[in-house]
Formats: sequence, C-alpha cells, structure tokens
Amino acid sequence: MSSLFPALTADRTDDPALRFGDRSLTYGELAAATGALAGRIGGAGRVAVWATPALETAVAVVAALEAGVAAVPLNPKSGEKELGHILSDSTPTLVLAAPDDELPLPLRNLERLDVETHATAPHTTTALDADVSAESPALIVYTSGTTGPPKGAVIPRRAVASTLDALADAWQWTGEDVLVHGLPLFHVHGLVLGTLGPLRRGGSVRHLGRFSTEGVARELNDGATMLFGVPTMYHRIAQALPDDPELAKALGRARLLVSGSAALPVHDHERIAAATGRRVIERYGMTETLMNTSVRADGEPRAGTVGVPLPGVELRLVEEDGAPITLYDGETVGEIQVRGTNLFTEYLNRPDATAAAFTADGWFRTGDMAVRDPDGYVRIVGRKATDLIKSGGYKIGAGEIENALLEHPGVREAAVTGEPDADLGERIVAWIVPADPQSPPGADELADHVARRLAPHKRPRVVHYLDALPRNDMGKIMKRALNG
Ligand code: MCA
Ligand code: AMP
Repeated sequence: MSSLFPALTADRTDDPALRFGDRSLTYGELAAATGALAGRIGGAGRVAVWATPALETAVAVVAALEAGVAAVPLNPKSGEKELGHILSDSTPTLVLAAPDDELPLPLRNLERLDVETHATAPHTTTALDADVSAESPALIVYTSGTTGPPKGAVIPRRAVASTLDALADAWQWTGEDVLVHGLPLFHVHGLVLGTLGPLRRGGSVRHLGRFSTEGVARELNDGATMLFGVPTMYHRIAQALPDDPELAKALGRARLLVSGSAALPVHDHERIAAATGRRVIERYGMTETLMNTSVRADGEPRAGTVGVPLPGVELRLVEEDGAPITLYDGETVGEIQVRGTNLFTEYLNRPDATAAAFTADGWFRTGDMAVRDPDGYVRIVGRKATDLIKSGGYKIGAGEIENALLEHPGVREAAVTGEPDADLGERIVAWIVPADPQSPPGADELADHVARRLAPHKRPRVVHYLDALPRNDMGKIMKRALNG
C-alpha cells in the first residue's frame, strides 16, 4: 500500500479499479500487480513508462509511486528527436512497457522490464514508500516552451496528493464515482487527474482506449458518473448531439462533466447545455502547477470561466511591472501567478528556466492572462506568449516546430504560428521559404517530417509558401504580419 493510494489494498477483491477496453483490474488485482512490480524496481533511479492507453501504463506508474521511484511517461507516438531529447535529459535506468509493445530505436539501449498486469509471484505488503519524502519526485512530465525542446517538469508527491484532494473537495469526488475518458496517459490531464485521481479516491476509471462519442455514451449509460475531456472532445460531442439521442441521454445522467487543458468555447457550452440539460464545468491547470482553479460542483456553473482557486492554492493577477491587481471588476487584465503545495519543484536540468519561472517571493508565473469577476471567478482571456500554441489541448511550442522544419533540406526559412480552429481550438500553421522555389517540399511531406521527428500532434495542418519572411530592422521575424 502506498501513502498516495490508501484505498489500494489487497483485500478489495471485488471492487473495480481500472478498465481499458475489455481488460480490467480490481483493487485486489491492481494491488498484487503493482506490489510485485514495485518490489522489482525499488531503488531504480528513474523509470521511463511507455505510456500507451492501456492497463500496463497505469500499473507501471502506480508501481513506481509505490516504490518511491520517479516515473517519466513517454508519448508512444514521440518521434526520434523528441524521444532522444527526453531520454538524454531524464536518464531513466529502465523502461517499463507492455509485453507486446515494440519499442523504437532510442529505447532499445535501455534495460526493459515487461509490465505484468496479473502478478504471478506473491507480493510484499509492506509500504515501500513509507520513508519516501513528500518532496521527492513522483513524475517528470515533459512540456513545451516557446523555444527549444520540451522541459521536464519535476512533480513531487505532495503536489499529486494535494491537487487530487483539492479536486475531491471542489467536485465532491468520492470512491463512488466512476470516471470515463479517452485522454492520453503521458500528460497531467489523463494521467494524474484521469488515472491516479480515481485510484486515490478508491473509485474506478474506464478508459476508452481512444476517444469517441459512442464510447462516452456507452459508459455514461452504463454507470459512469464523471467525464473528463479537452475542449476538442466536448466540441465533437456538441457536434454529434443533434443526431444522437443516446448521447444526450447519457450526458444528462452524468454527475459531472469536466473540461480542461484549453478554453471551451461558450458556443459549445451552450449547445451541450441545450441538448442535455447539463452544464460542463471547467477547471484550469498546467503541467507545472497541476490544478489551480475550478468551477465547484456546489457552485454556479458559468460558461467562459474556470471558477475559483482550489483549496490550498493562492492566486493573484499582476500588472506588467509585477504589481498585484486588487480589482475584482471583470475587466482588469493581469497575468495569473500561483503559489501552493500543488506546484512542481523545478524543470529538470534547467535551473535557468526554473529561476525565470518564479518571482523573487515564490509565485509561479503562468503566462496566462485573466480577469476576475466580482465574486472571484477567474476568466482566462489570453496568453502572454504568442509562440505557444494549444491544439487539441496539447501545448506546442512554435520554436520546436521551426527547428524541426529547418532540418528539412527543402526548407530555407520557417516560422510557425497558431490560428483559430473550431475543432482543435488552434491549428498549427507553417510559413516556409523553400530552398528551391521551383520545387518546394509538399505540405504532406513537411507534416510527416515533423510528425516523425517530434510527434503527430505537432505537425503543421496548413503550410504557406513565401519568398521571404517579414522581418523587422533587427532581423526578427514579425509573426503578426504573417497571420494578419
Ligand atoms: C495523421 N496522423 C498522423 C499523421 N497525420 N500520424 C503521423 N504522421 C502524420 N502525418 C494520425 C494521428 O497520429 C492520429 O492517430 C490520427 O492520424 C488523427 O490525428 P489527429 O487529427 O492529430 O488527432 P485527433 O484524433 O484529431 O486528436 C484529437 C484529440 C487529441 C483526440 C482531441 O488532440 C487529444 O487526445 N488531445 C488531448 C491532449 C491532452 O491530453 N492534453 C493535456 C495536456 P491516432 O488516431 O491513432 O492517434 S494539458 C495538461 O495536462 C494540463 C495540466 C491541463 O490543464 O490539463
Ligand atoms: P500544459 O502546459 O500542457 O499543461 O498546458 C497548460 C495551459 O493550458 C495553461 O497555461 C493554460 O493556458 C491552458 N489551460 C488549461 N486549462 C484551461 C482552461 N480550462 N481554460 C483555458 N486554458 C486552459
């Protein structure tokens, strides 16, 4: 038993814990599988987890936490360049994967341990993590910045515990809840909230394998009580509702529909409310901070807001010069800064970036711009950095895509921007000056190039060809001149 999962005990032989497609584990089975694996990896420095949407990923991460070992979840669609960076930066001693998973080249030099979901050997019942400090790393999650490769956010155990307990308070989330979602397991949303969350409460999660409105309808009509999703998923639900009475009925039954990772447009909020009688609530978080605010289950759901600060989270808005804004007028815009036990400790191997992310008095600069309504509800109105793109709920840095594009022999210059997209929120647009204007590389070829090197969700969806990029007197690319 782990201090993070007090409900994960061997005697709960009939209580469902995890279901992925048609494979499932009870608490008793999960305790046996994670106990056995934890016994094998105890003392390993850090372990990489091949984070497919499968039982094995959940077993691997929970076992690492039980063993007091930090887990580095890897996107199984990561390209070679991205994977190479994450491995050389985080230096895991082992990779945990499902027995049938084929691992790509950069991982083949690493010792591999197959994750068994049904333990065959008797497991230890002593809590391996009893002496592990709450400050020690639980997870290292890679997140994009404006320039350069992704940074590893070191998330300590107390942040995982405190964010999940704050959400339990805000959402009246209990062991009775059955969560359904189809989120990836290599980011905070699907892994911490969507997998560790139900296990900490003693309830269960049904993962769809991949998101579909049919899967959501099936599970909510079959006893699931909560749905988590990114706005793209709720947009697809809103699109499907007019022709799908089963889906409308299913959503109408849910106890809580929660959206996060990006802003859910008011139009989608309204369409879902009109068709189902239920209001989606939004919560606001970041890889570095876990969850900061939420509309509460017992509060007023208000479209276009992310609710109020969670218990234990201090939140302030500041002016450009760092002066705190004291007005709650729904108008005065400032950067959101936060403080609390929900925060990460550092970016791995990046003391410079860590220092830059905090103010002298310990507030984390989120880079998100917001106003506050008179009753404290936070409304996010934008982002400081235009070079960060949120597409499908994934945060993507323009700089890393530009660097990948520049590695294509047919590209002389490249700039990347985001533009509004009804489905994805924003879509990635590449502006290319070809090396040879007579035979520029095709849009599909450039998309494949980025998908292969970085990840498919980072591929440009639109490519424009230019003779030259607009630059100012200093030679800096003027991105505003591109999208305008
Ligand atoms: C298409 N595909 C390709 C290519 N083109 N693969 C390789 N090369 C290409 N050129 C494949 C894709 O891999 C994918 O495969 C399929 O075609 C469809 O691609 P795409 O259109 O990109 O995907 P989608 O189905 O439209 O994805 C929408 C989505 C997804 C399901 C909403 O964006 C998603 O899962 N978003 C969740 C992001 C998230 O969890 N963010 C949390 C981070 P296949 O279908 O097989 O995959 S934020 C966070 O954690 C903070 C703390 C917070 O606040 O939550
Ligand atoms: P990530 O680094 O991928 O964890 O993404 C964190 C960012 O997602 C935040 O800084 C916000 O810009 C955005 N975000 C998360 N939740 C919301 C939300 N409910 N509304 C608007 N933006 C959000």
